Amino acid sequence: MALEKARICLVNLERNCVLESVKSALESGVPASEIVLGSLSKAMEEIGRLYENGDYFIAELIEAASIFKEAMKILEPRLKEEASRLKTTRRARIVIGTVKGDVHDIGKTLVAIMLQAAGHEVIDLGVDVPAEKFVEAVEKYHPDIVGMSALLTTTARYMKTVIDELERKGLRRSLKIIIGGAATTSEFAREIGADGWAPNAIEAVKLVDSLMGIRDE
Ligand code: B1M
Repeated sequence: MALEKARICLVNLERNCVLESVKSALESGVPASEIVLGSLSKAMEEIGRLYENGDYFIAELIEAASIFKEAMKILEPRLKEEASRLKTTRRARIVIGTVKGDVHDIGKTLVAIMLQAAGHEVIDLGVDVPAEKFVEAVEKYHPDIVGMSALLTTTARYMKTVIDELERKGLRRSLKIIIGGAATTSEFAREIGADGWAPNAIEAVKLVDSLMGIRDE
């Protein structure tokens, strides 16, 4: 009930209603991950459709993102608790960022939070990250994994540029590359030579664990 209410309120950009519904869903024992993935993320998809149809404009997208981020402040401690149960025996070091030309950061940050809570070390390069910055980070931190996020069809192609650049510098072989974001698919991941793709933050944690050879018991 509270889940559905949170979704509808976010679509209607009713901030207080979203925050209250999120609190009440948590109080009634709904997992934070279900609130984020099952309710708030669905609302964002609907908001995207409203934008596409010309019913919402950029101002509404900005407001929706701001409400989502405020809700995340309430949800983050519980999300971390939940993700810490996805136990990790082999800690990965992961460099993550939203690729050049793209400023969408909500999904990427959510993935980073969950990975960290699951016990991995995350270096978050932020948004609008050019290939050179990924290369620099790989040279500096020697991560096990590089994660890229893209929400725009136009910026998703840039992931290939990053992979090519890492290859050109001789850094690709020691690395696993994972990608995600609304503009990507598992086929696309294969096509550009990434090692894995995840549809959401929980699957991203599982993907990292499987790439690191960790099994869930
Ligand atoms: Co923009 N936007 N936006 N936007 N925006 C989309 C993505 C869009 C699909 C809306 C639409 O038209 N239906 C559309 C892209 C169309 C396309 O290219 N196919 C779009 C557009 C067009 C644009 C602009 C170009 C609009 C304009 O200016 N004319 C512009 C681009 C700016 C830029 O980046 N250069 C723009 C701007 C913005 C805002 C800044 C206003 C705002 C973002 C604010 C912010 O992030 N701080 C915004 C928003 C909010 C959206 C929608 C509505 C919501 C995105 C979101 O936060 N979702 C979005 C609609 C949609 O996605 N359907 C849309 C919630 C979030 C939890 O989900 O990010 O998908 P998501 O992350 C998920 C998974 O994808 C996955 O796990 C996450 C958590 O479960 N995942 C990974 C993500 N990264 C991963 C990485 C991994 C693994 C999994 O491994 C490394």
